[in-house]
Amino acid sequence: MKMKTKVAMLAILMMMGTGSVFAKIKAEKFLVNGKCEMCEKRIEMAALSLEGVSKADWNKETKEIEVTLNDAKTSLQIVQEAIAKVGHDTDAVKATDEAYNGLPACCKYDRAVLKAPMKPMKYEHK
Ligand SMILES: [Cu+2]
Repeated sequence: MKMKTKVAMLAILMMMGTGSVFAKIKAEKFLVNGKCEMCEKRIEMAALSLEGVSKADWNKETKEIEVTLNDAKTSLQIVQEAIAKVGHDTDAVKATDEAYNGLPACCKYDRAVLKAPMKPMKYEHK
């Protein structure tokens, strides 16, 4: 590839990056309580079902979810409410007992865990 083409591509990529700042695309992280792969699907689907959420990735080890959202269309609060609605406590919004009790037995996570302040999350890239 010619140097000029590379520079042009880099410029385009940088412009796209700046563009998303104006479109208010934000990456956010918060805690969601859950247990297994089924929880992972449920949590991620709840977030992804919202308009404005383009990415949701929950980690069952750290209980941390990473979401990419468009601030013009949704908010962190809305995402957390949607996740709580399917039965999973988040650090800001708790699920109702009904929602929690509706979870399959294998997904009944320990609700006490998120009440205690958790250790600062360390992200370990494998
Ligand atoms: Cu589960």
